[in-house]
Amino acid sequence: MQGVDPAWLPDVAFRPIGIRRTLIRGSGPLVDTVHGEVAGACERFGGSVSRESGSYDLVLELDGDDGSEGFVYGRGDGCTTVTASGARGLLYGFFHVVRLGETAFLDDARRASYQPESALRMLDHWDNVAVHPVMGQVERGYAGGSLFWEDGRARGDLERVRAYGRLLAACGINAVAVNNVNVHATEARLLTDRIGEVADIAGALRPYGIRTHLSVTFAAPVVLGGLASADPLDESVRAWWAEATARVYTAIPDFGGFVVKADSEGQPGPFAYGRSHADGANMLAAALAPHGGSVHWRAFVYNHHQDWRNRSTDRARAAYDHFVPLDGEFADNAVLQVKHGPMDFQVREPVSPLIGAMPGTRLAVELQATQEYTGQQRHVCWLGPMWSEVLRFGTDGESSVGASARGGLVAVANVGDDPFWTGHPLAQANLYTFGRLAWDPNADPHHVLDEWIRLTFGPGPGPGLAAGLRSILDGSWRTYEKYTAPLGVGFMVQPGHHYGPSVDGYEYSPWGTYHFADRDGVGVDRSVATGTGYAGQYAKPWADVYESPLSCPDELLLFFHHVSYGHMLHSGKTVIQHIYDTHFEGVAEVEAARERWASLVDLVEPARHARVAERFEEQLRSAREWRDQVNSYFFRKSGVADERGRTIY
Ligand code: GCV
Repeated sequence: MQGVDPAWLPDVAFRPIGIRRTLIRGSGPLVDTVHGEVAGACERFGGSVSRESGSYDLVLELDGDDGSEGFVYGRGDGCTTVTASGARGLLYGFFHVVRLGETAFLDDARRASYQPESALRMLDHWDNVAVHPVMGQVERGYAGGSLFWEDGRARGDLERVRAYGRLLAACGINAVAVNNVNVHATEARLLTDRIGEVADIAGALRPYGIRTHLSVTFAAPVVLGGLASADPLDESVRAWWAEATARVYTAIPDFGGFVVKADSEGQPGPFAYGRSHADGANMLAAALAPHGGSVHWRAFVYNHHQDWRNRSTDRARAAYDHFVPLDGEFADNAVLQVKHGPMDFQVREPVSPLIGAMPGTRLAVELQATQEYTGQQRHVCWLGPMWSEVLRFGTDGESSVGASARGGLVAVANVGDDPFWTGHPLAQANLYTFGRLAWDPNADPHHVLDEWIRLTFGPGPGPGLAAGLRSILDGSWRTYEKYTAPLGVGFMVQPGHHYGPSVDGYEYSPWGTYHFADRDGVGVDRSVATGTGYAGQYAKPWADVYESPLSCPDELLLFFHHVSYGHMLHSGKTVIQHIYDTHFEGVAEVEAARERWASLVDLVEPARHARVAERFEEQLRSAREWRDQVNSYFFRKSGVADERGRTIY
C-alpha cells in the first residue's frame, strides 16, 4: 500500500515463493486469501500458482475445515508442503513459508507440526471513535490517530485495516478488539445503532482470519436501552443483552465477543447492584453463548480513592482479593482477563498472584504493547525479554503463566495511523514479538527478534545492520529500567500522561501507587509478617521467596520491602549505590545505542533512519532527566554521597 511501511512483510520476503510454482488445494475465503497472496507474489517475481495437479515446488493444501489453526510443514522430493485441516492453519502455514524464505526450498526431508499454544491471541485497541478531550483519539496511544476511526466514524477507506490484518496474521494474531475499554457515550453506541461500522471493520479483518471483538459498557441497558437498571440478575436487563447481542451477530456472524472493564477507574459495574463480578460476566456470557462468543471480563478492579496514609490498603492486592473467591463461578465462555502484574504495566513488576490461583476459571493474560510506562514509543524499549520472563514464570514453581492462560494472551495495541504504524519504527518489534510469543510462549524472544530483523530489514540485512539492531534492541528494556524507577518500586512518572520522571508524582494521590521514601529508607512493605500481606497471595515457593528481603530478588526488592538505603543487595551493592550506578549506566547505554544507530545511517532507508534518530535525541534528553531527578531525590532524602563521587544535580 502506498505510503505505508510494509513492516515485516516487505515485497522481497515473498520472492522465494514468487519465483516458484505453487499448487493450492482446498476452498473457502481464507484459501482465496492465500491464493491472492501467492498470485500477487508471482506477478511481482515471475512464478506461477495453480489449483490443478502437476509438478510443483510448493503445495499448500487445506484438507477439511475443523477450525484448527495448526499446520504440518514438510519438505521432500524437491517439494515443500504445508497441510492444514483448518483454514487458518493454511494461512499460518503460508506465512511460515514466507518467514523461512529461501530456506523453505532448500533442505530436504524435513517435517514438523506447528500448533499455537493458545487459541486466542488478541490485540485490544484503546481507540476512541470520537477524539476524547483528555485522552485524545487513542488512549495511551503513541502512534498517531486510530487505524479504525476518524472524525467520529469508522474510516471509509479500510485498505489500511486490511493491511493491518495481514501483518497480524503473519505473526499469528487472530482477534482484535476495536475500541477503548473506557467506553464513552459515542463508543457505547457501537453495540447498537452503530454496529454497521464495526461490521465494516470486521469485514476488512476477516480475510486474514481475525475475529472482531467490541468493548461494551456494563451500563448499556440504561444508557442505550433506557432501562432503569443494569442489574445482571434482572430479567429485563438479561433480555436486553440477549437481544442486543443477537443483533450484533446478525451484523457480524463471526463476532468474537465483548471486552468489559467494570467497577474500575469510574466504569460502571455490578457492584452498584450488590452483585458479584461473576454475576456480571455470566450475564454477558449467557447472551453470547448461543452465538459462540466469549466475554473478556477484566480483573483490573481496585480502589482509586485511597488515602495514602492508610498503609493497609494495597492496590497490588486488589485483583486477587476481588476475584479468587469467585473461582469456579464463571461460565465457560467467560474469560477473566488479568494484567500480567498486580499494578499497571510498570517496567518491573512481579507476576500477578491471581494467575495460577484460579484453576476453575479461564484466564487470559494481558500485556501492554503500547508503551505507556516504558517510554511511550519515544524511547526504544523492546519488551520481548520481559514478556518471556512473565510467560515462563512458574506460578507454583512449575506450571507456567503461558500454560495458565487458557483463555488466551492479549496485548494492548501499539499502532495507529502513523506511516510506520508504531510511531517509533523499532516499536514494531514489540507488536511482532507479542504475536510470536502468543503463538508459542516458550519461544526464545531473541530468536523472535532476529526473525523480525531479518524480515523487516532483509533478507540478508548484512551482519553489520543485524548486529547493530540486535545490540540496540536486545537490552533496551533493562536499559530503560536502569534510568527509571528502581528495584521494582514502579511509577514515579508524571501524573496523567505518565511520561517523564516525577518521583513523588503519585506519592500522595488517591490512586495508590507509593514508594514511601523517607530519610531512612524506601519501598513498600508487602510482607505477611509486617506489611500488607500481599506476598502471602503467592503459592509456594514464591510466598516464601518474596516474604523476606533476604530471599527477595534484587529487582523486586522495593516492591516487596521497605529497606534502608544501606541495605545490601545480593549484587553486593547498597540500595542507594545501586540507584546511583544504574542511573548513570542507563544514560550511558542510551548514548551508546544512539551512536550505534547513527553508525547505521548508510544501511537503513533515510526516512526510517531519521525517525529513529530523532527519537533517540528525545530518549537521551529524557533519560538524563530521569537520572538527575531520581539521583538527586534519593541523595537529598538519604544524605548518602555517591561512592564514586559523580555529580548529582
Ligand atoms: C484504558 C491504566 C491506564 C488507563 C487504562 C487503564 C486500564 O490506568 O492509565 O489509561 O484505561 O490502565 O487498563 O483500563
